[in-house]
Amino acid sequence: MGTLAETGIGTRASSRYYYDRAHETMPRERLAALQLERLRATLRDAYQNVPFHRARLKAALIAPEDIRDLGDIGHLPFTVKTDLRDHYPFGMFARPRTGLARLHASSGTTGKPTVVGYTANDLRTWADLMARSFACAGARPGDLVHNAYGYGLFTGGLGAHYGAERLGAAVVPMSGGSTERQIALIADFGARVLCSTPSYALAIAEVAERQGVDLRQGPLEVGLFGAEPWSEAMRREIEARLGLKAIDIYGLSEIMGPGVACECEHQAGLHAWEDHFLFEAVDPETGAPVPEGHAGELVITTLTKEALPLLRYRTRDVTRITTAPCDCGRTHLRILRVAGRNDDMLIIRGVNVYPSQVEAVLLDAPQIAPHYQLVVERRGSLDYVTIEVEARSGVAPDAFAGIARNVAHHIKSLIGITADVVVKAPGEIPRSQGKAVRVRDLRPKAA
Ligand code: DLL
Repeated sequence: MGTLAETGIGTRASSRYYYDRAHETMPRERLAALQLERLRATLRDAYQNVPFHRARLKAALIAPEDIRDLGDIGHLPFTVKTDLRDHYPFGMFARPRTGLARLHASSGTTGKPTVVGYTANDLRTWADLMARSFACAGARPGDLVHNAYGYGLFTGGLGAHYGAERLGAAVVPMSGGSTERQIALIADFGARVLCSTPSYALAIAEVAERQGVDLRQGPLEVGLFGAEPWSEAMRREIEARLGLKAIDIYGLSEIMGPGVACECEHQAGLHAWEDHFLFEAVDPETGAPVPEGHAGELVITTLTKEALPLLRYRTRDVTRITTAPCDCGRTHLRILRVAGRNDDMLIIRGVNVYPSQVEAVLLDAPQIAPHYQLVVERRGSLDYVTIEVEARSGVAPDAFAGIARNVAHHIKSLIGITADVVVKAPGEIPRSQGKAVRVRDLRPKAA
């Protein structure tokens, strides 16, 4: 971070600014009391208004009033993504259609999309939590926010949009795509804050460099990047190429959208907004809680959602939780960087691998550009992975084979898997405008 400190970036952010000081710095005992009160209200609401939850709670012999302290949450049944699909489109909603103010949906690769709904109050809460996240990341009222998250059914675009407005910033509602135009507008309008997926931020940096536009010389200072896993190495790369502080922001549509958790200026884990959500980390196999600091699947219960309350929702995202105090003064627990989803985890001859682990190794190789895909195939009964990477511009093609051998060696020694590495020419790996596709799984699908 030396260079950022030298340029003065982050100095505004370090002047302890909160969007909602009372809630963000609430002592943890009071936070827990607030959570319990809100959990009980959510349970009553879900029990009364969602037949699915009522049936599940009855089957578990639990009445809402049985929940006496937060530890009792462990008695509640989990909710999973297929529950939402099975009740497509509105079957899990606790409010009638006429009481809704907005719908979003996530596409999903197979079958029906997952539909989520919001009341007007839910939208207010979401805008507040996004405004809180923006402020936590270092954005301020009066800033110009260039929003390159996709607008539409995806929650990224509108979520960031209303949050930035709520903070008192002005928004450039650009959405994804038209990268040349994005760069012209970032440069001409002078945005201080950029919102996009981390992979798209890199695509913007790359095209800007090609056009001879040096965005590092402009007013960009803060990036809120999320919606997909990314590594520390990728963070360093984005910070160096765009000249900003890259902040990790997390969320999922089922729970709300972006703004469920966000890093502060210390970039040491994402503050998860506990006054509105209850967070647990569980063993994905057994469902039992894992001790603080251990990797587990993140499970989230909504505490204030009206349209779509969710009880113990299994996110499939693997992370670690810490309640250790943070220098920023916020008391809310932190989730450490989400390494990836259970679903994205590859098991290559018994070794568990997340694409973000491979990414970290690739980005340490100076001749490799930060664009890659993992291609998984089955030959006979064994799975093989080919890592397609791209050479940085200027690297001679006759060096590709040597680079590939070198990368394969590092992957083997650092991650423990044997992989073929193919080095491609600059520009040959497809660029994303939203969430990057990191894995091409060519294995036959189970029937
Ligand atoms: O991706 C919401 C969002 C928009 C978050 C913009 C941040 C910024 P979904 O499309 O429902 O919602 O996808 C949610 O994306 O369960 C994670 O697997 C992944 N994800 C989101 N943020 C991060 C992150 C939005 N910071 C799914 N790091 C989640 C790693 C993330 N993975």
